[in-house]
Amino acid sequence: MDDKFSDEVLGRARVKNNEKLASFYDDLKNYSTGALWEVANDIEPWEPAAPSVPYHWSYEVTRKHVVQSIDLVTPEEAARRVVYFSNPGALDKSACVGWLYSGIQGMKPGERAPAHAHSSSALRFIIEGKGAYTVVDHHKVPLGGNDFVITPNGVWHDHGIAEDGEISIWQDGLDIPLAKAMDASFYSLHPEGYQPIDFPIGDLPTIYGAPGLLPVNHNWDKPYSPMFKYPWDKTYEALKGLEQMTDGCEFDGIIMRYTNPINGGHVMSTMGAHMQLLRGGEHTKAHRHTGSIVYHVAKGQGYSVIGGKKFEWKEHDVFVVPSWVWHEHCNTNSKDDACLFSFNDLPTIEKMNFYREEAYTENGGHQEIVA
Ligand code: GTQ
Repeated sequence: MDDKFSDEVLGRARVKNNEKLASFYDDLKNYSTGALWEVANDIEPWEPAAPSVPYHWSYEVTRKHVVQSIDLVTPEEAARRVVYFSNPGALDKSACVGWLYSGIQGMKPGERAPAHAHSSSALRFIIEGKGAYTVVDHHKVPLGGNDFVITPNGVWHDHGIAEDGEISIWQDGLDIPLAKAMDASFYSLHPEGYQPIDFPIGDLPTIYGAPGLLPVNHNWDKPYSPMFKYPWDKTYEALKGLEQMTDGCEFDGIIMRYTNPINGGHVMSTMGAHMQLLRGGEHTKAHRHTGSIVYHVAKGQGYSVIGGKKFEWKEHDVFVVPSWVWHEHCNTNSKDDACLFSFNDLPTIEKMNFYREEAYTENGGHQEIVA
């Protein structure tokens, strides 16, 4: 082990066990207590030691399973037909990484999932299909490829596909493991089964989504963005514009954060999201930070080196970076850009004052690939 992290120093627990101590520990157990020095180094590591591991899921494989599930269960039976990502290091939490959940949901034309609300915040990144919509707080939101949609916590939501639509597939992201870990999880079903739609389609992006403009006397006072949908065409256009004007960030290329237009903050209280563009052939430098990240390849192909391991990716694959793990990205196509959508728990990390970031300085900023 790195000397820097040796526990054989004054200030760390280094009690050697003996018979007397062993019987003392046994006695403590009888009273539901324990000796701190027995667990101290484990519960207060020198630095974050995420149980989640870096991982990559191929869309080709997951898509096949989602399509299979369409014939196996109905939304009436399953409530939501989802194949979720189960990180091998966090199997007990149904987590994709850290305290974040994610899965791929599929629906066929004419299906509807019953309206519900829960303590967890949810977001969606749309992959494929036609005629899909979600209803969020009585606003109907049509879904298109690579659109980013939010369902903040406590808000009614249901999804469906028009009768004349096509099988539609999207990625869900929720902070379910976090809400559960905090013992703060509530779940309700809508009394009418499905929500009545009370607003014209597209009202919120029209009211709040004009560039640099907000209506005078608007009365949005909720702790989340009024932009329930961030459409792909506008997002890509913004990245292409920024690409003309800057060199971008050495760790993330041309990267933009989805924001609440009212205050420039994150889109929801517990989860945030970014879209980044890697220019043809771009290979970013490695860094690490606290907070867990789930990536979805919106466009292109390449690889990421995460904790020294190389993960190749292509369109609609998902991969994850656990907290405090080195990561760098490479677009392997020299002729076209690649775009990575990602969501994270950074709003939570920031509110807790847990954010830390570090650049990888050895080897020209690139990790050695060990596997
Ligand atoms: O749409 O609210 O994939 O509650 C898992 C749990 C989606 C949702 C999931 C959920 C949702």
